[in-house]
Amino acid sequence: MANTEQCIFCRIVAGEIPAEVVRETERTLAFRDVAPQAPVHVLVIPKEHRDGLDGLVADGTETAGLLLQECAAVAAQEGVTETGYRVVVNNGAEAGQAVDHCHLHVLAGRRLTDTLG
Ligand code: IU
Repeated sequence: MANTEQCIFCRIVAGEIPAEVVRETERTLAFRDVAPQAPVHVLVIPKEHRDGLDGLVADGTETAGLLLQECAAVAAQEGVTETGYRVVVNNGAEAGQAVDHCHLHVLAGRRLTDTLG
């Protein structure tokens, strides 16, 4: 478990670092990525720190389900449900996870032609 005082996403949740929040629920936060890879690039995170997907699902499926529900809600709010969107989770260093606070990327607004790695 990371030190949540140092965790940048925990600090965003705490309001210590600004972020462009697009949705918030009791247990989740969705905010725009600072380095967007697509016209719509939103990160959806659990407010409670978990290092990655493994830590998240170790608690059971409830929060994981809420996060997926929020990804779909972000897509609807951004108006990309019909055109399509991609949800990506990088888990671990070799998968490209740079921030050790579990997050789901919601990407849309351009044709996402890349393959899965
Ligand atoms: P990754 O899956 O851990 O590689 O994604 C981390 C993302 O977090 C990446 O797209 C960054 O641009 C993004 N990000 C951010 O939105 N705000 C921040 O303060 C930091 C990273 I640090």
